[in-house]
Amino acid sequence: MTDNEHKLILARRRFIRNAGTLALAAPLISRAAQDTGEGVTFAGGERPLVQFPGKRKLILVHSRPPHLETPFNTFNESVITANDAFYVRYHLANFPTTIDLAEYRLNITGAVKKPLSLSLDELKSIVEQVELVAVNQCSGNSRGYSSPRVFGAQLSNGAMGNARWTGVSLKAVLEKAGVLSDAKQVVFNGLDKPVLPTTPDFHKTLDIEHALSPEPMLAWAMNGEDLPFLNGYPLKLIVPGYFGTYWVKHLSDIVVLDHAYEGHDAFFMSKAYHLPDNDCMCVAPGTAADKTRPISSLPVRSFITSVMAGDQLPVNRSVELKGIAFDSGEGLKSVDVSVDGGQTWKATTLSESLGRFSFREWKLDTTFRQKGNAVLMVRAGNNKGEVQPVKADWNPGGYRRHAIETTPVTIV
Ligand SMILES: Nc1nc2c(c(=O)[nH]1)N[C@H]1C(S)=C(S)[C@@H](COP(=O)(O)O)O[C@H]1N2
Ligand SMILES: [Mo]
Repeated sequence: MTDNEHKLILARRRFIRNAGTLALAAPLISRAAQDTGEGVTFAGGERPLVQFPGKRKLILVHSRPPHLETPFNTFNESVITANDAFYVRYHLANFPTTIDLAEYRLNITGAVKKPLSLSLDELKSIVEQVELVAVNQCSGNSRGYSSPRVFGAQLSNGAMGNARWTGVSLKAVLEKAGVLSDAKQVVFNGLDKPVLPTTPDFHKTLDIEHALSPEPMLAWAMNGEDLPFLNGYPLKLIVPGYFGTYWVKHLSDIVVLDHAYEGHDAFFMSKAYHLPDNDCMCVAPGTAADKTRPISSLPVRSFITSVMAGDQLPVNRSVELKGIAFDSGEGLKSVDVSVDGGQTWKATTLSESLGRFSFREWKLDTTFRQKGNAVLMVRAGNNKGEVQPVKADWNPGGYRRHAIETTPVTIV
């Protein structure tokens, strides 16, 4: 399809960022060049690049609501993902396009001694500011590689990113409201809404022990700047080590419950984002689990970022291979690379850690001694003894992929 055909097919639209406003106007959709480089053909065919406000060109997954994937070569630029390159995911078509900070409030209600309704400035001054680097990865990241195929957005590996978050500790804010002793769960809601009453709202819950643990944060800044509008301006829940589905954007309501959350709007906890309730969180392809549970923490993963599938590398010359690894915060133990399709492995050198929830860079100098095809692989293990498997487990949602990735290259 040519650029012009794309322009005919796609409605002309553009978003302009103006403080807390996203205004819709004309399209900046162009054809994806080779830049996704994942070496896979998705059932949906070639995916165009699109430009939304505050963003560079990203891979279009859906436009309504915006669902954008980060082109994989971005991860070779830095272990911190740039704000304008960070992926975007929404579920509900009625997402905010303008948020006035004068009107904005974060409400904390329910099983608390003192309900709070805070402006962003009030939130910033109510408790001490904290900062943390953490990976936000969508549960469906890499779903497009599920075999056999599964329903859902056919994502490559770009539905993840790593940023420095600035905000306040959720625990500290909940303590200001005074959580009652019978509290069981905490519900989080953002400003986006369903279009139809039959569609559940996007609500997520954390058990009270998790909500009162040191890690979860309410963040207003990402890499030293206001949150990009599409990543949840003006406030976002950060749940370090947990999948991005818990990281509620445009956060407006926190409700403490003395019981487990249920009902229509509990859908995104009770039904969606579930995994088989067994040790591997997997089932035989094509089957369903008898019992499921909500997805939770990130498995250990690693990627080569300096080389894309299909690249040519020189023979008899030192080549620096580079990439990233991360887990749920247990800490990486080793990252090994194979250049012979998994027959032999070499330990890589890990760069300085930006914190246990961050991407960590690894490097390895290697010299290919033979021309022809080679298969590169990277495998990470963590302090809990988890190691990436050779073969991917299967689950009906295509969630939580973490198998060893292979990168075929040609040595010339
Ligand atoms: N308000 C709101 N928050 C949300 C969602 C949503 O649909 N609405 N989607 C969640 C999911 S499933 C993901 S993967 C992350 C994506 O975060 P990002 O768009 O900032 O990259 O946001 C989460 N927070
Ligand atoms: Mo997600």
